[in-house]
Amino acid sequence: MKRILITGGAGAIGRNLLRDLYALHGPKLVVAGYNRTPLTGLPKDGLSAQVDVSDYEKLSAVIKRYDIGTIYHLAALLSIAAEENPELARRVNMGGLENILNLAKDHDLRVFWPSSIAVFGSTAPKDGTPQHAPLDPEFEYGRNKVEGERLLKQFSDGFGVDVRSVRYPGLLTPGKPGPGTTEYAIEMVYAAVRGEPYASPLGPDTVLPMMDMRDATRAALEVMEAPKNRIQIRTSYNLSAMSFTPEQLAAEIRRHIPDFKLTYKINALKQKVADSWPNSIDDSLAREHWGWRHSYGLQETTEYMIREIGKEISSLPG
Ligand code: AKB
Repeated sequence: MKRILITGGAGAIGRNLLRDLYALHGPKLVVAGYNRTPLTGLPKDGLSAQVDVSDYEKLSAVIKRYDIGTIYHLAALLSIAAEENPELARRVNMGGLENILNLAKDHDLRVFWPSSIAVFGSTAPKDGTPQHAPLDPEFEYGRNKVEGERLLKQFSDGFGVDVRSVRYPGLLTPGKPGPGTTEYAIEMVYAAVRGEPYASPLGPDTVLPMMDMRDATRAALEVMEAPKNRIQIRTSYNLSAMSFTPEQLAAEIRRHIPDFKLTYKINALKQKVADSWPNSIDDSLAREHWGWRHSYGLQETTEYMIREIGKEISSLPG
């Protein structure tokens, strides 16, 4: 059996997907790719490779050396990082994807690539945003994702590359939150578990679509496992689980940590980005085409995050 490569293995999706793939295939069939952020917690006999996805030759060498057949291409800059460094974002988010797709075409690789709710801008309906709503994002990260989706379709229709994709909402998982917009929710739970107040960068009524990372990695595996004829959308599938505001998350946290305090210190950029994104997503086509179902809502996810972050904090030295 050919091996599986994950790019962005040190990121939030990467860490979690690696764990799932080790459980499914064992460490010998999975190669954890990383670039600047070193990998932690790899199994003793786990394989890893340093790959800058914008370097075609290096990527190509890794694919040949490890006999790769499938790539989960996760390396990317999130929304706020992309806004702060648009040139780097284009190189990594679009250039990296183009390299991966060209390699997939030449080496017959299967590819998973995550898009995002960031593909939608203010011209899309805010509530229950449908699959085929207009894609007019106002910020760099969203523009990268729209361009990425066009590339997927081009390589799929034009060259028969089997590339599959979902539009992730904000993903909730223990672990250091990245420089995104929805990541405030993870920061809030960390603050609460540490017994600290949290100053939300988004206003009390800002609703955003979110998902438990356990659902998100399962979606990646399921869309990749689905029979080819079930994948009828070759850009990216809308995906949905829950939506909430900072106030609603704080109320859920207080069921476990009653004296948690939420204040507000609005970050103008994050607020503008959040205001341009949907409140909720219609993912009926993913449900219909390949049987997508989410398992976790706000209550289960908050409880899980509090428990796991509590364990993480109490295991820290000092
Ligand atoms: C971000 O906020 O940048 C990401 C996303 C929704 O794609 N979490």
